[in-house]
Amino acid sequence: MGEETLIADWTGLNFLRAGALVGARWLSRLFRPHPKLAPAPVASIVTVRPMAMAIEPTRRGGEAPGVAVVTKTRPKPKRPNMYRVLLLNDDYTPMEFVVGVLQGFFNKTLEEATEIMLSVHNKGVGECGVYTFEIAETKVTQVMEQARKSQHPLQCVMEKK
Ligand code: TYC
Repeated sequence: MGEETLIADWTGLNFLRAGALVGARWLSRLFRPHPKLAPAPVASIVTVRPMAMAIEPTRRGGEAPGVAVVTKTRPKPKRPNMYRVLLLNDDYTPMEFVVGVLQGFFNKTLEEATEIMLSVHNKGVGECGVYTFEIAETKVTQVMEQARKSQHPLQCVMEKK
């Protein structure tokens, strides 16, 4: 998972390339100037790559002599958890208010907002949108605050997908 495996031929050109890379790293380590005496070098001979990516020659079980396996490991980006923001029906909040909420906080057109509002009205619950945690939380807070200020009992909640 998240690993790439390359076969390097240590008897051929890749040996030279890998040797040069390792050599350059060692040289730069050995001759690194004292941090208090010299400013950081503007350029370095060492290849720059993302910190989490390491290239390390590893001798494993089944390789032929002179052949090593080079594994590059990089962090696999994970998808964020997603949350549904839902509106609940009640008997008192005016339909126009709910349509306004859907247009104002969930970027719905009048037609989309009316359809969602009627679906909530008929089925009891309806989805306004799907967001990452912080955005969903913010939407719920904004809707509840708007309803509270207008003294409507409208309820807005979020649930993990
Ligand atoms: N049921 C409300 C009414 O008849 C309208 C309504 C729709 C209320 C959706 C809340 O989330 C809601 N006035």
